[in-house]
Amino acid sequence: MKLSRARLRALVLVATTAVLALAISGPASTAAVTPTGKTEVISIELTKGKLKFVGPKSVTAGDQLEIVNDTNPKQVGPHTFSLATKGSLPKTRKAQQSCFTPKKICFAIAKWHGFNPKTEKITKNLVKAGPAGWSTMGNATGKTGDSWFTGEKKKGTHVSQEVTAEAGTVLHYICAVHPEMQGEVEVVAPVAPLPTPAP
Ligand SMILES: [Cu+2]
Repeated sequence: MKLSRARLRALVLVATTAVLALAISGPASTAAVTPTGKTEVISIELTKGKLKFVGPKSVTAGDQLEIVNDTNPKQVGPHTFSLATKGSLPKTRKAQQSCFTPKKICFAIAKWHGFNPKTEKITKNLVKAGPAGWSTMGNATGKTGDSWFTGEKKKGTHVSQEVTAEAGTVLHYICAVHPEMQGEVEVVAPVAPLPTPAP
């Protein structure tokens, strides 16, 4: 079965009202990394007619990573910020156009969000996979990744979680609604604190 982009938008619109309350949750307390107290932001922007993620090249393990939707969903539709393995990302225009078919990553992401083809609803705005926090890249063949659906009512929705992926990991991400929107961020190790000088 083919799932068109327009159809996905329609069904998520139905689901959004019901699940919006689930979107925001507190920071995880079980993370294995030490919080840095710093917040980094990846924003979703519309610039010169192009939708894109704008974010840092790297973040430190233990940073808060906040995703902000700076676009108007009524103009450009909703987005997802979905961690997915590099190999699962559609590179060519053609691959991007068929991303919403079974066994492809956009379709898989819809399923992570609880998409049910029969009811045409999703049940989760924030999908938490693996360890708490931004940690886990999913793929198109059964592995769920961390993912956030922006909702489609208003501009400015956001979510923040700690980066818990191991230092050295490059986190790849994609928007399942606009598969040409892709990006990556490297997770780096925290700088060791300087030893306290002896008196
Ligand atoms: Cu998008």
